[in-house]
Amino acid sequence: MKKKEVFIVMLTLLLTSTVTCVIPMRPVQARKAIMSDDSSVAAEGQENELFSSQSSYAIDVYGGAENDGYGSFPEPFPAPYGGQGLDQPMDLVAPQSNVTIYANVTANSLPAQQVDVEFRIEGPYEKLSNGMLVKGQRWQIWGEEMSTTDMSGVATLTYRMPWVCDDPDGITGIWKIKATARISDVDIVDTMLFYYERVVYIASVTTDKFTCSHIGNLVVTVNYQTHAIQQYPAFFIVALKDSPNVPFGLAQYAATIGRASFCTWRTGSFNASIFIPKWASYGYGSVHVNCYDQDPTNDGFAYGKEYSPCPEFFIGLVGDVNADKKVDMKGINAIAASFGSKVGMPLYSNKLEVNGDGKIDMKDYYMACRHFGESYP
Ligand SMILES: [Ca+2]
Ligand SMILES: [Ca+2]
Ligand SMILES: [Ca+2]
Repeated sequence: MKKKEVFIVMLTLLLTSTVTCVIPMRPVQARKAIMSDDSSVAAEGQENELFSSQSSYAIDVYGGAENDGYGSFPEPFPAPYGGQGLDQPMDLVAPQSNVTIYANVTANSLPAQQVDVEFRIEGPYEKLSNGMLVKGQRWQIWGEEMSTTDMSGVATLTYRMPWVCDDPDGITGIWKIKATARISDVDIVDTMLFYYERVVYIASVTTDKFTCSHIGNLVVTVNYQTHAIQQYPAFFIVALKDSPNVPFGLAQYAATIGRASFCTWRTGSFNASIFIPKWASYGYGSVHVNCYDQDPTNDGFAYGKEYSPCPEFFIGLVGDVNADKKVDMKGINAIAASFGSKVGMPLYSNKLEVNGDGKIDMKDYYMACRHFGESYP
């Protein structure tokens, strides 16, 4: 074999032994990320290899949060909750949770090793009614980190979400992770949105009446909502307290929440009927609603804050709006003095309610008049 032929054979061997690390010299356009389970797209990629000397690069960022141990159930960040695919969102991240993000980089559908990937973490964004995302008041870039792809072509980033001491809820909302890789002068990018917020929000708490009597029931209706895409356990506790703040009645409700579409609240509701014992104090009571991951007597912990302001109710005589255990002209005059007022108006007070419909009108007046003269033993 001549010297020139030996050189060519050696060069050929050298080139064919570096299949998985091939980084073509020619700059090309980035194309859509290839999902491993999308055979039609993969076939298209192979065709490109046969008929074109150009290479295609792809990056797919995906991941998830621990979310108190529920985020990775039943397996770590499963599709489609993990943001698999180009510009796909991932499941919500609970306050202060640890987050793991992967960026899968491929060249001609093969793992691209030793590629530097830049991860940017930014938020919160707000969603306008027309669907547009705009930077929120507390928007900032919270993290800017580099990681290099491994033998499988995957770069990994782990970090914990911030929870600031001044108004931590002010940094909740939609966040974004942007992953960028540069191969042969070409930047390839994938972005992933996610909600950073509490797993459940209690949207409203209402009662079936304002005035209730002893040895009767108060029905509390709770509406809740979540942005969770995966399913999470939820355990609600509704507690009633009387006028001196003594808890006297409790109801529990266990639910499974989640399966929300990104950017859409998934809502749920339940009713709790709570008995008012004879020993509960005469006067104004309050409704306290909390949501835990599981029964707190079984080490459950609250997902968020108690619903506030706590709705009030009255235990006593119908029409005794000044809570002095008798229905007389004092109370009826007080209703008359605030007649026509509604919630939010200066004259309005929920204490003057007889029916609790948010306004002081003829209904309250008539109801009080009907019970005129009654007194509490
Ligand atoms: Ca993705
Ligand atoms: Ca009275
Ligand atoms: Ca009323």
